[in-house]
Amino acid sequence: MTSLQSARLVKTVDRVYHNVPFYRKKMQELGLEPGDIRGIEDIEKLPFTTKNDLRDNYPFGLFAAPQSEIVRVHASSGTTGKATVVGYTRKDLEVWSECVARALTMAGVTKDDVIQVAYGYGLFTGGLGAHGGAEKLGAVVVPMSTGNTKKLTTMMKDFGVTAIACTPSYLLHIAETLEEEGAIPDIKLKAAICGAEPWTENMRLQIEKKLNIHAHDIYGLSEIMGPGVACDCIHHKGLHVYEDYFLPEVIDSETLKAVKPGETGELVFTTLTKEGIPLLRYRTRDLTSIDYSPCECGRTLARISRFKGRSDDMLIIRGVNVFPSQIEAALLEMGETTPHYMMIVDRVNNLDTLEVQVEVDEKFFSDEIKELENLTKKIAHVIQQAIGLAVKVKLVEPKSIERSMGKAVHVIDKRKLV
Ligand code: DLL
Repeated sequence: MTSLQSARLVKTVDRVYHNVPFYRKKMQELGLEPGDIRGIEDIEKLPFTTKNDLRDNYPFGLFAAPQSEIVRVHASSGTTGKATVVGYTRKDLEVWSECVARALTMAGVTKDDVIQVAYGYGLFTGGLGAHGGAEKLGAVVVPMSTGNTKKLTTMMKDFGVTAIACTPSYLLHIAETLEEEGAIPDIKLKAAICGAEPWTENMRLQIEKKLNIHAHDIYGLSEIMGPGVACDCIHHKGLHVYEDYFLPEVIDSETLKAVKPGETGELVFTTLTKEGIPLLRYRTRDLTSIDYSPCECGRTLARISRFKGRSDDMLIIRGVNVFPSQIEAALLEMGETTPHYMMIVDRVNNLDTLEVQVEVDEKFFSDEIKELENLTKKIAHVIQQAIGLAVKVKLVEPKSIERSMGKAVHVIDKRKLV
């Protein structure tokens, strides 16, 4: 494995140095030439990459392949207005499908299964990513996307669906709908691969019990590829990282030095074969620990522990990545509001809800009720445009949102991960 990773790392460094001005400049600033990187033992010499670097080079500035070789783009939220855009060559898509197919195999899915993909299809990597892997495996793919639970449960029964890929909170919602319909005895579901948001071992067990299935944890992020960077096997003792494609490091977010195996730190990835947008030492902000010991399942791939949170303020609401700063930027752009706002995130019937309370000038409260309603609608629209999620907006009087003495608090997250 190490020699394969080293050979691939050398190639990747060469590729980005010669094709991506951003990396060439960064390496030159560090006095590095591609020849200085001879293997993974040299990884710490290389510069880090952050989400902001992708944003600053929006949209295609970090691409390492000519546009004629890019066959797909996906995008996720940036820290402010601009999205983070990633591009895939045909080979990148093949590798992606291969990784997701491996993850599905870990969950016991085979070509004889019927799988509903109920992640969102579109710019989000969940839908098309899971879809590609399931097709590669040869299973029958039902591309549901999200949104119509009734149709999903009907098809689950009628098509004899045996596997599902969706967020864990959505699967709990589906389970409850099936319970209400009294349909649990009629379904043939046996496996689920869930990810895209944090969940606990308890929630996994609850899903397994409710539906009498095996539920697996799949991890990924669009910058590195999408779903299928890591997945847990039947022993559920951490997620196996596909180390032949992605080189993991776990670092201390302050010192930026590697922590010891088993210690919690920030997960960092270097892509080893990507052509469209290869990234060196991408700081995921996801907090985890790594275990290099072989697993009971026989796989020797390193395992990362279930995620312990993030080192930034990104929230995941209904699978969508949301930064408070996006809302702030949208409000400031509007002009009629102050940047004093509070996001209240909750989970009702296993579906996330978001209310944004916004302070507005006193005069709006003395104006006609119509004015207030119009402003509420306008703010809801502007925020929805900015974050891609429908929100409930509540206008509040000046100074009613508590001011903080230290770091401003913009989020109250009432979701309890069971
Ligand atoms: O969420 C890709 C994905 C789709 C993964 C479907 C799994 C299933 P992004 O939208 O770029 O990509 O969001 C990536 O989501 O940095 C984590 O913070 C979080 N995340 C993803 N999977 C998990 C998981 C997709 N299994 C961000 N557990 C990541 C906890 C997860 N957090």
